[in-house]
Amino acid sequence: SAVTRRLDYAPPAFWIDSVELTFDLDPAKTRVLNRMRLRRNPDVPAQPLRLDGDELNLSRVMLAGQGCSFRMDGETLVLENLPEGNAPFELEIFTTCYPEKNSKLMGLFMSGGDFFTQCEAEGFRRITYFLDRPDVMATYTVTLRADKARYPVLLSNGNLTDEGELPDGRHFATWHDPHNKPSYLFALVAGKLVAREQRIATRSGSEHLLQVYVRPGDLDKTEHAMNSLIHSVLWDEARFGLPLDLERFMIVATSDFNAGAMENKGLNIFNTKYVLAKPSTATDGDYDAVESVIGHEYFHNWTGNRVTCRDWFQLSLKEGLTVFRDQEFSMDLAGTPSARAVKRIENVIDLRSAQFPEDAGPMAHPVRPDEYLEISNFYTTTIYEKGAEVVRMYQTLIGREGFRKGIDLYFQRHDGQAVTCDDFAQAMADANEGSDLARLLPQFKRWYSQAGTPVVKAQGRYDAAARTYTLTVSQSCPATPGQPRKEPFVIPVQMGLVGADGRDVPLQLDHWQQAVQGSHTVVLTEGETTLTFIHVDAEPVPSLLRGFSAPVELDIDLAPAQLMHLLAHDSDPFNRWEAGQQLALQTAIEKIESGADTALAQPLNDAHLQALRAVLRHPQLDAAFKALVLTLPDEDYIADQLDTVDPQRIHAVCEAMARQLATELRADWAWAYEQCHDTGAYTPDPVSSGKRSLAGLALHMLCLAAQQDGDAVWPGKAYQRVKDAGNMTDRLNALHALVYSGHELAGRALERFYTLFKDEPLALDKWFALQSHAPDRGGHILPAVRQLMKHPDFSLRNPNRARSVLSAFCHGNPAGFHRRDAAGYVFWADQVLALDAFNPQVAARLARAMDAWARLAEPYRAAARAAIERVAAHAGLSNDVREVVTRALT
Ligand code: B3K
Ligand code: ZN
Repeated sequence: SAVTRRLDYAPPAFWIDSVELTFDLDPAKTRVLNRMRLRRNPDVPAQPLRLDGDELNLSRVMLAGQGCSFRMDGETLVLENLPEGNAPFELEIFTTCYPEKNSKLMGLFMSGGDFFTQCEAEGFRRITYFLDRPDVMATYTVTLRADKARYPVLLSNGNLTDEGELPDGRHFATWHDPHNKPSYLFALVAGKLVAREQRIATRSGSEHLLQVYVRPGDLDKTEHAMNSLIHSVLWDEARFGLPLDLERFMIVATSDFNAGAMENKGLNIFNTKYVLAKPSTATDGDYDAVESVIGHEYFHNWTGNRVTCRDWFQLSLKEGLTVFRDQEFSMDLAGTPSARAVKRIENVIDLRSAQFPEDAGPMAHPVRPDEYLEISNFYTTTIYEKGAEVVRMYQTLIGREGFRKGIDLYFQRHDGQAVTCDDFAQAMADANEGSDLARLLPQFKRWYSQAGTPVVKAQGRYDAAARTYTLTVSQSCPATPGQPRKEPFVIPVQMGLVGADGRDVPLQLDHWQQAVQGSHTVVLTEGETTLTFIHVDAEPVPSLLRGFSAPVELDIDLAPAQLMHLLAHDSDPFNRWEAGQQLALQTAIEKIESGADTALAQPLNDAHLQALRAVLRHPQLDAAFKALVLTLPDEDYIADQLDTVDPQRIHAVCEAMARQLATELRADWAWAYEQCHDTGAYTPDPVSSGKRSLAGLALHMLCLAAQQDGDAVWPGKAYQRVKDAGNMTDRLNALHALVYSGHELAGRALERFYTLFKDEPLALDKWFALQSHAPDRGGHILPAVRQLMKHPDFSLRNPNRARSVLSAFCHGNPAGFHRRDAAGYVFWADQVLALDAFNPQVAARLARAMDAWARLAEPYRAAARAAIERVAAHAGLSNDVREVVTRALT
């Protein structure tokens, strides 16, 4: 298996118009009959038909009802003697596969005794021989046959057209999907499932049946999923004019799933983590995640399914756009400007702690990559989250209405097609003639072709005599693998100037007739740009990149007093939060680099603490926003700012900052807790979830402060809350406070929690994860993780459970993982190899925990390298893991 390159794309030599699939479902051996109508693609020179296959057993091939000759080229089925000319012909292929042995969870697999499929990107070839590529679209008719008692529910895409009894206690169902679709959107489900159902009428008057299928014990956890689905249907129609195009829309949950969910046409398959929620088992974060993933998969029905990708290099065409859409959906549902800002901040935190490091490491790739060894490795935060930022920049450049016009034109032109990122960009520009975007389109498209996070460097100078404020802004972008040099990007920088009174100064560039109030978006296109603002009466504080208007690193030398001014006054809530982050980041970096032990005592100065106290006590700010401002930048984001990374030093400084924040603001934390801790009957709305978030942070801080002086009151309250909290958010926050502060009650609290939730897999995942990413004190976490893996409820085979221990430790606990004795890396290598033997996708994700190894300080660096080399040298490595470790070592 070799590298696939974007520029090697060639259209298929054959089209498949229709597919009839018949499944005889049996866990040990499932028989699949695939009857296809194909025809030659007249635009391509005649060549043999090459059908993809993977771990299939071929029994028979028939051409137009007759046996026919074929040969195998590796796993590819090759047919050479096909009819000439362009007339359609019929091919029948009989194969078998072994669902219960399918540990990769790609293709047809078992979960909890039920059948599920996952076909994106290349799983359909594990079900039957096919042109398994997204630009080959067909209509599907699917018949499922199975034992009726064991598999009472039989589902596939589209509409149910027939069902009935068969001999020997078996039954069948036939489904027809009228929409042309690529094979990656095929799905089937068979098992003992129950559904929450809802009939809805949309604003255009059409009626639909919505169903959420789960295992029988889980029906009481489907209300939020159904509400989220209803909101999604209504929102897409209202905001983008995109209606539901199916009579029936189904969601099915499984507890064994590599990804979060899958947008199969009309039959979305979900990881239970993104469907099931009730107040006693799911946190506010879970409620939000269910809403956004349900939205995301539903929105794919248009952006992904109606218009799909020509090839997998275009993955961000559907993923970046659909993430953008789900982010907008969540913001629109959140409602108030403050709640929207909180969503935006949360998205940016994720982008910076995951995508920025990816773009700075060995796996860095453009939003539209140029090559891959294994496409599964490219379902990345760059394709998804950076891709969404690129889509957001279109909206910033052409406005909401212009963006809507672009979307309309995109569907007018491409509905039913498999297209490219270029097609999307062109539709956006053509619908907005005369706009900056249309003018700058070729340059704007560098966001698709150049990897790396651009750096925008800004410097301001006030001239009191001339009453001008001059900003010199330059951009650059670091080299990334295969791309030593970059051309300038189009970067929209939304900005304002904040006056001494805290208000925005009216903005007037020297060539403008008049001033504008508030923010203005400057579009950078050159390496360096100078902006001169006139009629500025006093020196302002620049507030750049408001709302995080571009996915860049802003490098601007603001003094602490200027940052505190923004923290106190900026009219843009994102930048208000950002000022607090930059203040903390400056301190953290200074203390990390000083290397002195004394730097760990009282790292935060009084003015900084005073500024944070003012936010915490602020009479108008929302609790959710306060919690974000009072949360210090995470260790990954800090590491990303440094040339040489000593994870232990970063951790020590972060802990010292947190301890000081806890003790010095103790009275304020107690006040905040009293204000927020009782939110009454549980609802997941932004106001009450914001209060829970601030109360949780306060309790954490109060337990941390208590650890300094042996106070027993707050740990006692936390323990009580673990016992009697009315919802999972408060309970988990209290448990977190005890475990993270290292209090002696933590052990008992963990036992309590376990006893309460031992039969709730998703809650148990939290219990495992909390212990795996708890702060390391004296190297105790790795042995604890090894112990957790011996727990009777642990299983490496279940992706959620494996991730709850291994990812929580290797990705989520830098100080526990990066040990001076290298034991964390040895453990990592062992687990990557163990996982790779049966589930390469989960293994490859874990392998990425070493992405940043080359920037580690010694002795970590050499030990990390040795561990990666050991994995790389292993015989029989999957393509998935091989690609990750090979890139890491290049
Ligand atoms: N499109 C799927 C991703 C499937 C992952 C394949 N390895 C989920 C999503 O982005 O909606
Ligand atoms: Zn998606």
